[in-house]
Amino acid sequence: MSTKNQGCPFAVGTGGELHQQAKGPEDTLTTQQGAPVADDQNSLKAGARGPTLLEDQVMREKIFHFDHERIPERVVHARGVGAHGYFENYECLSELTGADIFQRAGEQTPVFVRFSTVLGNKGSADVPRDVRGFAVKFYTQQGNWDLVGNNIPVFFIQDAMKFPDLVHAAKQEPDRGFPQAQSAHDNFWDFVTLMPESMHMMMWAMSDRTIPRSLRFMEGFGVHSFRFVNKAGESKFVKFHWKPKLGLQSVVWNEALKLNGADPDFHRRDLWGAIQSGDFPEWELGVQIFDEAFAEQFEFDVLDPTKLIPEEQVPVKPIGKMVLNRTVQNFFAETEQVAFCTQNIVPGIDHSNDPLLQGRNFSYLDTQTKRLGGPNFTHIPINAPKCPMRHFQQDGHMAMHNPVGRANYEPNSWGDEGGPRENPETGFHSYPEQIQGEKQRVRSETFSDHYSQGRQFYISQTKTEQEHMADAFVFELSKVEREDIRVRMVAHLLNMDKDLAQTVATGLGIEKLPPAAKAAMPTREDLPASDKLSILKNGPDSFKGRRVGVLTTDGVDAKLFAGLKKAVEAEGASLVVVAPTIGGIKASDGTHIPADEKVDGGPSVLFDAVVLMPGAEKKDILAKHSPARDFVNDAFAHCKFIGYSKEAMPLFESTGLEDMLDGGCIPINSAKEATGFLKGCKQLRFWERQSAVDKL
Ligand code: HDE
Repeated sequence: MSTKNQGCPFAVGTGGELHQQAKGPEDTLTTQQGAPVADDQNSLKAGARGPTLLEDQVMREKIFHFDHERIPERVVHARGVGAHGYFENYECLSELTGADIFQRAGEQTPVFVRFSTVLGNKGSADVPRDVRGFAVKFYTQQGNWDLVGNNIPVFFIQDAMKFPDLVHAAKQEPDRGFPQAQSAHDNFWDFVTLMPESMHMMMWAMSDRTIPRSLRFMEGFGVHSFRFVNKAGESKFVKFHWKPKLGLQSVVWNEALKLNGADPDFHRRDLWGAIQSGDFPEWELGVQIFDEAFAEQFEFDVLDPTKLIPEEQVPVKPIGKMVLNRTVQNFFAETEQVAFCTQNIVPGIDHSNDPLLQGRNFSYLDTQTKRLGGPNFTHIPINAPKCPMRHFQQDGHMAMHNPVGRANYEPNSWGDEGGPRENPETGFHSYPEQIQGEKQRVRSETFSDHYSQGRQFYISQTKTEQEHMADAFVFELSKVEREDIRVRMVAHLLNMDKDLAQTVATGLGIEKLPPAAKAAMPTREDLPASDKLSILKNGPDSFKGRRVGVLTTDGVDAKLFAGLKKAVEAEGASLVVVAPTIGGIKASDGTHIPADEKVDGGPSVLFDAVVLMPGAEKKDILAKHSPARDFVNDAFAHCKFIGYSKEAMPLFESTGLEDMLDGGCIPINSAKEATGFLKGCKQLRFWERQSAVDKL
């Protein structure tokens, strides 16, 4: 029994342990059965020193429940982060689709979004080189519609039959259990180089698309061709695109490597912070609409998920926007238990015959049943539709609602009490597509061009982006132990771009180029560059939503600091103070400036641009501090804009950069110059520097 301790909010037990006690019935701790608990610190024992009694139902219940807390993590996309929001429809689309969500301009529909990496386990870091999942659940008035997409518009494989092989090859190797969250290993490159259909996707995977700066700054794609079907039963194909309001932005690879150590939660923290601060992330939903006639004359098969349709050929029409305005209240209940299923479509939207999509339609329901423990995962609040549901499906593990009354079948003779009936008018009708053919286990010949769009993607990139791609190929393949696999990849690259193949070969130390890989179809050289495929050609020209890290010390010029803060905030960005201690600093006028990060906890990889603004008296202390020197070196190497006051010179000298300062290093000695610095930052990175850094 515990006794109250004078002057302490805790009672103290006989062993000196602390007991926090309830004020009344409202905050009394109970068991799951609702029985009040007297002591949550001690199990029931025979005598003070035990043994513990099996009879202790309170302790047993608590530990039993804890033992069962984990559910299987997702086979792929295990690491994710979710948020709530709404979709707002721009205009009535009844000519295109009968989908209820698209009928009324201005109408808002609740959504839940889960972003994810693909390869890493649940506890892995946020910024590996990896595809990102972009899954949206629309709670429409005619049922849940799940658009389960990625941040890349194409995929590695053409047939669902190969998905287990792809994922086995990409995740940790089975004997050793590593590498974690990385494609840079033999099994992955062995598999993809034996699957030429993956080559277009490999070009995307080695581009900066797979190292986004923020989930808020990346696109999303439904990937497959779907169908819109209108009330008259007419259908067109549709491809879905999400375009971020704040534009596209990625980090550089060396930055990603360091970010994963500095903040493994970089992306989820960023999303959480943006929503909590009211800077709600926003995307526009766009559609590419095309008909059978277009599909017939298009260079590739619209059912082939390794191909995209360039926006120059079929423009993306914006049809609405999605705003994420609420973080989850409980990560497990919402982000972990949300169950996306590609087969969740609603009247007015239909599947196409894309063989990957057809396979997914089986996989997702199956995996959710296993992961969430039975067929009633749709009863979990995050998965339950927000429109009425009426059906005769019943029972099973954890059934939360069952049909009431006598009728649990139909047809029945119970009249008005007989429960729901089918409705041919509003109900789901599959598009009555004409299908003919022999039953065959084959790949369509129309899927056999494996290289042309990979080439097109490469020539659509800026020079900076092309260099990043070459570096990525070299980095990943340098982790591959088998030389024949490395050479095989170079042989594939030769079918897409000879210069790229040569650069990668040189980077890998391959002296003699191999012959080009044997191609099922020759590469088309006539596909023009498509600007929309580049990140840098689609930059935001705005610094909104970005972060500036200010490295500073006691004695900083108070006026200058205030001017900088104002300029940063005027751009819709945020200023993060990095100081020698978390207690903050004293500015030149004696005011206290709180710190957000201590220098070694706030490396420059966490910021989009940095400012070096030490105080006059303490200007040398940073120059002697290795984390401060890393801060500057990395910012420079990652081509960031660096603003600096005159007191920062010792810091540049200590890093050996004083003679390399370029147009991306901007002096800030007045509020006006601070505004000029922010103007420069809109370019996001000073890529002109790239050739001066990081080259062997
Ligand atoms: Fe997935 N995928 N996938 N996938 N996928 C899963 O479902 C699968 C594919 C995607 O945040 C799994 O709930 C097959 C393409 C996302 O919860 C599983 C095939 C695209 C998410 C599964 C594909 C995706 C998943 C694992 C080839 C982009 C995370 C856990 C036929 C268009 C959703 C789960 C979330 C998750 C199967 C290919 C996107 C096993 C069989 C292509 C965003 O069902």
